[in-house]
Amino acid sequence: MRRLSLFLLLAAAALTGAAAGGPPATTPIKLSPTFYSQTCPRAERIVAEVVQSKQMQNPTTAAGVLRVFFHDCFVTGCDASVLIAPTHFAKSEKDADINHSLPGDAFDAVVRSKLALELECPGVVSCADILALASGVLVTMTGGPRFPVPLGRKDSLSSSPTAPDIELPHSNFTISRIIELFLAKNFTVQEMVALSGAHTLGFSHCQEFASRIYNYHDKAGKPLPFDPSMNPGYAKGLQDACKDYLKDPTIAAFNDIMTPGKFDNQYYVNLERGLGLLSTDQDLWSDARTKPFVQRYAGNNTVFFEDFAKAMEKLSLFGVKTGADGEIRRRCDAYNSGPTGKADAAEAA
Ligand code: HEM
Ligand SMILES: *[C@@H]1O[C@H](CO)[C@@H](O)[C@H](O)[C@H]1NC(C)=O
Ligand SMILES: *[C@@H]1O[C@H](CO)[C@@H](O)[C@H](O)[C@H]1NC(C)=O
Ligand SMILES: *[C@@H]1O[C@H](CO)[C@@H](O)[C@H](O)[C@H]1NC(C)=O
Ligand SMILES: CC(=O)N[C@H]1CO[C@H](CO)[C@@H](O)[C@@H]1O
Repeated sequence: MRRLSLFLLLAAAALTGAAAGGPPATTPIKLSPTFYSQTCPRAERIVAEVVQSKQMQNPTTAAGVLRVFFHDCFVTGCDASVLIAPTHFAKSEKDADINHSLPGDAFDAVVRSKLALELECPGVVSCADILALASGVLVTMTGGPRFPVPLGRKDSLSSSPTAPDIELPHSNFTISRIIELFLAKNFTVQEMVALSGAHTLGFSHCQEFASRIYNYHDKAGKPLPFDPSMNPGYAKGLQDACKDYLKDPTIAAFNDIMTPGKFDNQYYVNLERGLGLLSTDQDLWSDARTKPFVQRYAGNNTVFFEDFAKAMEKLSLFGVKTGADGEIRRRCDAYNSGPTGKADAAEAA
């Protein structure tokens, strides 16, 4: 066991150029799509095969993986911190309120990819890279654009149970607050609108939009049957679909009611017709700062794909860890040093 970790350490040092003769460990290495071409040439192919077969068995996988990837990247960078399982000793990002609905299929897709990769080239491919690769494959597989996925991310040495609730946007935020949150991470308004196009896939649970369809009050406090920015037929359909959601919190609705499983620009077309599911979706249409981009993407799928691809590549590079800032986990849900990891040991004590 000890020997193995020593070997992994040396391998990591060689990869990051920290070995004698290379640049110092503090020099950030550049990520590259060919990062594993010597050490695990089939890495991309293996992840693609595993997640494609998972997606065929369970078509909700793509949306799940994409959302988990966003959550990973926005909370302390794309470093697989979201994948750490909470243990008896230490809580993790998965304990955050906002994580409660993160889909198990997405985690399963990563776990299966990791198992296959460990057989082929043990200790080489990071979980953060697997999540990034899987997101790229699944966006393309559901009809979306291809985008380059630079590789060489390390996996985090910590995972905070409180960070997700601070770092991630909520369905009840105003557009101003969402813009602020993205700007603080160096994403423009346009990039935020483009990335929101991910809501062309997947579901939201009724509680995320219940305040729009039940007991709605406008800004002046006047009760209305539903949020007037909604298409009335759509609002009534949702009222009916969600009527038992308090008893059964698993009831959910498609984010894109027209083409729910297809990655396309229909999400933006829907917003123009009052068919946005979350208030944060619909507000992109009503807010003057974001509306021009909604119109741009609704009017031209090619333009949406180009901008989404660029924004995803940028997202995939956000806050990545290289060199000694991270490790290559042997299992995606646990640190190599044991259940609590380095940084969480104190927290857990
Ligand atoms: C702009 C601010 C955003 C807000 C407020 C937001 C909020 C939400 C909420 C509340 C849900 C429903 C969760 C549930 O009920 O289970 C959801 C689902 C989803 N979000 Fe977002 N999100 C945002 C941006 C993004 C971005 C940037 C991405 C990816 C690039 C993304 C990808 C997804 C996907 C794919 C789903 C569906 C998940 C599934 O079906 O399992 N979201 N989002
Ligand atoms: C938004 O929702 C969160 C979580 O459900 C809640 O804690 C918070 O108070 C809400 N914020 C606003 C502004 O309504
Ligand atoms: C912020 O984003 C711009 C445009 O994508 C990029 O050129 C720049 O390097 C980013 N700055 C930081 C500090 O990440
Ligand atoms: C959509 O945008 C692309 C890329 O900018 C452009 O080549 C194409 O002509 C546009 N299509 C329409 C229908 O405007
Ligand atoms: C996917 C996942 O790990 N979800 C977890 C979110 O948090 C709840 C409560 O801690 C867990 O029960 C879920 O398994």
